[in-house]
Amino acid sequence: MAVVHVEAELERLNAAHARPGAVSFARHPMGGIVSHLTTPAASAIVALHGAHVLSFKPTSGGEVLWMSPEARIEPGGGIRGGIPVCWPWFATHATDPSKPDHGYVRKSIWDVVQATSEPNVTSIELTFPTAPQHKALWHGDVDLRVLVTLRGGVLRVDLNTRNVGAAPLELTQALHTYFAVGNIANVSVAGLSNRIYQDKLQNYARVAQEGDITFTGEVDRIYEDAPDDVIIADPDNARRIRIAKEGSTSTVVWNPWIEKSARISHMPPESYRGMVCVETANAGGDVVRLGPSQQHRLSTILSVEPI
Ligand code: TA6
Repeated sequence: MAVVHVEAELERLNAAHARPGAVSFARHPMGGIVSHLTTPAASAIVALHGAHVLSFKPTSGGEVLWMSPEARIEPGGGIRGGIPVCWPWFATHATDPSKPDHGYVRKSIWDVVQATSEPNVTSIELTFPTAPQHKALWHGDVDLRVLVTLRGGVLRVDLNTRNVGAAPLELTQALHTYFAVGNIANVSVAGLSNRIYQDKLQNYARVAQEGDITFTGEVDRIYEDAPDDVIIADPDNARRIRIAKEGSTSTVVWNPWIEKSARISHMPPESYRGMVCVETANAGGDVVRLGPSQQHRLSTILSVEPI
């Protein structure tokens, strides 16, 4: 978007949707336009590109989301960090690997529907503007929305798909959240013990989880039949991060470690030590099926507790 257009767009967005002391729009150093959301207890930054939450920061603590120092907001590109919106398929397309991994909506600019501000509750809703090139990737007719809500010190992201066409739809999806941790070697993830996971590193062999998840190498797992809250213990930051969810029975846990970090974009060599992904998903066998007029809401709810 040319500079003059950005300025005009910023002026339009702030005139239409800014809420004093709660919602404003600005350029972001990584590129593109973002909305800044605040409550007395926390702040968040949401990029129009991908309806992508870039930052969630409780007033009393540090940044909760990890963002690669090499991350960029570029037309047609993904953002390495924050909360990528993976839709209408998770990971590699099931039958056509030439289609973009994790679908296409994370790589386009979304439209702002509305922003709200009440005492201690601030939100922004965005909608995906389907274009002809998207219809070539997926046949569905949907009303697709992301609602980001700060309620006090809690961040909630809702991804709502409504089937507005006549054909039944099937989709997989994820809110692919990157969490900032002090040192992955000291991190454990609780809440998935005794669940079965598909292990991407063992050709999706199904394995039973015993106890908390710890990290001594690459981890890339889809936990099945897992509606549970998950808690990341991050001792180096003296905190626990709780990931509650709705509309999901699968959770993805991922750390690329050394070798995979070298094979993916915007992932500096040592950066795997400061991050872990715990993704609220409908992935693997957890497929969403929507008849005409039916809708599904996938929600992730993030909060931080001191250790
Ligand atoms: O959710 C885990 C995963 O599927 C990994 O296998 C890795 O590919 C990661 O997503 C990141 O994918 P991206 O397309 O954003 O590089």
